[in-house]
Amino acid sequence: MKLAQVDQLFTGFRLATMALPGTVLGTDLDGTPLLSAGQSCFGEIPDAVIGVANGRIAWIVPRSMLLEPDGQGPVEVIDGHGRWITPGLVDCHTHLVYGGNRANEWESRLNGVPYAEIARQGGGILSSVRSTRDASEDELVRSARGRLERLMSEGVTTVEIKSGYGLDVETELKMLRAARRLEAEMNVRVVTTLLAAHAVPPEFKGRTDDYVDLVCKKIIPAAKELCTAVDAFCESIAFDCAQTTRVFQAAIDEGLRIKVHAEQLTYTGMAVIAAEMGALSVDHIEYLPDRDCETLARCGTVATLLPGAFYCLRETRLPPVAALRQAGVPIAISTDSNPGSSPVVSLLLMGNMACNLFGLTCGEALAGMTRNAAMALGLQGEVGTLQPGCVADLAVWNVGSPPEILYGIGHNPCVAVYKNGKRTL
Ligand code: DI6
Ligand code: FE
Repeated sequence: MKLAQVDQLFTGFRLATMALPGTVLGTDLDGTPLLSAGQSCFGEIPDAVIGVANGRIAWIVPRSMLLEPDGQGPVEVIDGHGRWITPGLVDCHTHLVYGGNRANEWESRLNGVPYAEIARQGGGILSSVRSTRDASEDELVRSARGRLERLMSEGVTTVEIKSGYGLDVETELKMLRAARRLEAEMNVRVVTTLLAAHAVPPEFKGRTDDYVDLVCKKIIPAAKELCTAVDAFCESIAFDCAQTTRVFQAAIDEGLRIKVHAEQLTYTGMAVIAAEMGALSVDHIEYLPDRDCETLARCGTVATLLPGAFYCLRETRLPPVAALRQAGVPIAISTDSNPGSSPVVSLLLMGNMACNLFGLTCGEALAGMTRNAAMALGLQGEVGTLQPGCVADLAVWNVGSPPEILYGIGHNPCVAVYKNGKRTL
């Protein structure tokens, strides 16, 4: 038996691979399987060694199968001293880049003014649009950097960042460039999404269809090199199904993926339309009826749940977790980090809330922040699991068992992070 040559060995760790049962985790050079993920929801492997070559996982094998290295080159050995290791966390839905904040609006909401009412009065998203248009690209990078550092301190190695507070060509591009710069300047993978169809900008008030034309004909073509997907807010206070569908068709025509904010405050039916159009994910979905879950499953669309927005808006309607589970829809969990409905910079807290508020198991919540979040970005097999071929994005935890990662509130057990095999925290 011979193993492919590697330049790093992670040994002495307890692994939560988060790989689906049956996933082959390691083979010898002839392709003979040496280890597969078992039935545990965490894909646990008690005593295995991860071989990494050029920043990617080459194989994972039981320690007993490890042979002496061939002496073909230097191998760095990293000893976990019994600590738990998981894939680097994936935050698959954020609005991290924006100008200003909305603490004042929060105060109004505490005094009883509803979120939708604030939006109708020109506050809400449009208030962040004003401050984002006013901010320089450097200012946007600087403020987002602080929030991103908080996420990364908890083991996040991949983050999606949306535009959507520009609502004109120039500012949407400025936001996407700021997001791309965060990847260039920090040790994190950034996936960018165009959310020009977030709200109707003031200059198009009462002319929503004209704005949708601008999004389809100008903003999407101008932004297509700076993003991989297009998102839209389909809601009674934003875009209807026909308008959202137009935006998505324009995105697909440009070769971009689609995803949608849907069924958050009311039911529109957009989640299933988006799924049928090939959406990566449908997000929020508190008002999704059970009967729609089958379609999501059939289309391979991820359901992204956002407990931060649920909590901050004091929503009482729960997403249809039992029906999603029953239909076999992959569930992702994310911060929705944004200045209005979810000023959250802790993905671990979201995992805790997904369990305590939405009734997910710890295994489901952790899969939602790793494997399924990767799928929501079209990055399955690249990030989000410990398996051959994935980048060696790893988070190390000072815990006795995987549930303890999500158990504490305001407690961060992440003690080390590796990005492409290089220690970054
Ligand atoms: N739903 C959300 O949760 C965010 N956008 C959206 O369509 C909220 C954005 C904000 O309030 O600024
Ligand atoms: Fe959002």
